[in-house]
Order: sequence, then structure tokens, then C-alpha cells
Amino acid sequence: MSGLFITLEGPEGAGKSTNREYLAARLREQGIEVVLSREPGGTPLAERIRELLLTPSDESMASDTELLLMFAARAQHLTGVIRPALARGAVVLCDRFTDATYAYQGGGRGLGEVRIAILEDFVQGPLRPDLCLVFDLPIEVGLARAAARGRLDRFEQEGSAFFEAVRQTYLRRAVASPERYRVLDAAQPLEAVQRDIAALLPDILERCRG
Ligand code: T5A
Repeated sequence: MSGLFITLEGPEGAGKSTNREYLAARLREQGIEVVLSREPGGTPLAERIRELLLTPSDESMASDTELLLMFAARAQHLTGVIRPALARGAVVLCDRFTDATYAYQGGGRGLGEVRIAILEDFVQGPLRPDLCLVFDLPIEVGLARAAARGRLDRFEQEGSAFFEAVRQTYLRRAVASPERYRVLDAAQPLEAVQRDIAALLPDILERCRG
């Protein structure tokens, strides 16, 4: 077994956390070590950066500050969790990673992809997710799910144009690299989404043995 890096992406309330648990359980049944993590966050220091990023504040955060904080948290997460887990052959299931930066800071905030790509190379070197599961759904469905949980974080307070740009960026990236992305219809009932994930298991297990 070699390590495998799988990320779960999509707009707000798409069901990434819920389905990450499901996929982890299916992989553990096969005797595979699974490490669950999330971004921004994943280590104590990176979780403190997450607080800065998600907590609404009176001082509006500059888009460049937001971008750099995302990558600062990612550098810490890679060093503390992701690289060690991959080195010992675990499957890392990460709730969001750099595709979220392209979608939210690139698509949503309108920052240039070139600058994001430079930071991606600087922080990650050649490391990219082996597989990215994109949970796609109409933004109003996801936002309604997120709102049902209560108080909205700093990103969830954005308007529909922001989230539509986020969604379209994910879909564009998936079309551009079909070998690395799988798009799932996350608007379906949970059981149907999980059937679709189960259908991906043979491919994922093959990649683990890879
Ligand atoms: N961000 C992050 C950036 O801007 N740039 C970056 O580089 C990175 C890494 C993170 C925020 O940071 C931004 C993006 C985000 O705005 P977060 O709290 O982690 O903040 O936000 P999300 O990742 O969007 O987390 P959510 O919890 O909002 O969404 P999930 O994890 O996709 O959804 P989940 O599983 O919690 O489900 C939400 C609700 O829907 C229900 C669940 O039971 C739950 O109640 N649900 C379903 N209901 C019906 N049918 C289904 N199929 C369902 N699936 C789930």
C-alpha cells in the first residue's frame, strides 16, 4: 500500500463532512489506515488560523490576507499531518484543500489563478491530491442546509454571485482534469450520494494498491 491523498470539495453545505465519515468507514472495513482532516485547520496552530478566517469581524479582511492565511494554515497542516500520514502509507481524507482556494479566492474573490498557482508550488512543491471528489449542488440548496445549522461564518455571509463563481470554478477544474476529479450530485438524498461514493470504491482501492 502507498499513501493516497483524497480531498472532498464543493460549495457550502454540500455534505463533504457527512460523506467523508462514510468513505472513511468503507475504507477502514478493508483494513486501510485512514486519516481524517480538514482545511483550513487540521493542527492546533492551523485551527487558530481557521478561527481568524471564519470569524466575522468589524475589520474587513483584505483578499490577499485571506489568500496568504489559507496557505499559511496549509503549510502547517502539510508538515504536521498530511505528509507524515502519506509517508506511512495512510489514506488522507481531507475536507477541502487547494481546489477550495482556486474556487473561493480565485473564483469567488476574483484573485488571479497565476498567483494561487505560485503559492501552490511554493507551499506544496509537487504534492497534489490524487483524487478530488467534488460534491456539486445548486448553491441555494447548500446554503439552506448550512443555514439550518445556525449562525453563519464569514464566508457563508457572501452573496449568491460569489457562491455561483465558486461552484463554476470547481466544475471547470473537474472538466479540465477528468483523471483527478469525480463530480457527485450532492443534491440527491444522502443514501443516493453514498451509493455513488460506494461505486467509486473499486477505483479508490486500486489507487491504494497503486
Ligand atoms: N475556504 C476553505 C476558502 O475560502 N479557501 C480555502 O482554501 C479553504 C480550504 C470552511 C470555509 O473556508 C473556505 C470555504 C468555506 O467557506 P467550513 O465550515 O469547513 O468552512 O465550511 P464547509 O466546508 O462548507 O462545511 P459545511 O459543514 O458547511 O459543509 P459540508 O461539510 O459540505 O456539509 P455537511 O456534511 O456538514 O452537511 C451540511 C448539512 O446538510 C446535511 C447534513 O446532515 C448537515 O446537516 N446533508 C444533507 N441533507 C440532505 N441531503 C443530503 N444529501 C445531505 N448531505 C448532507
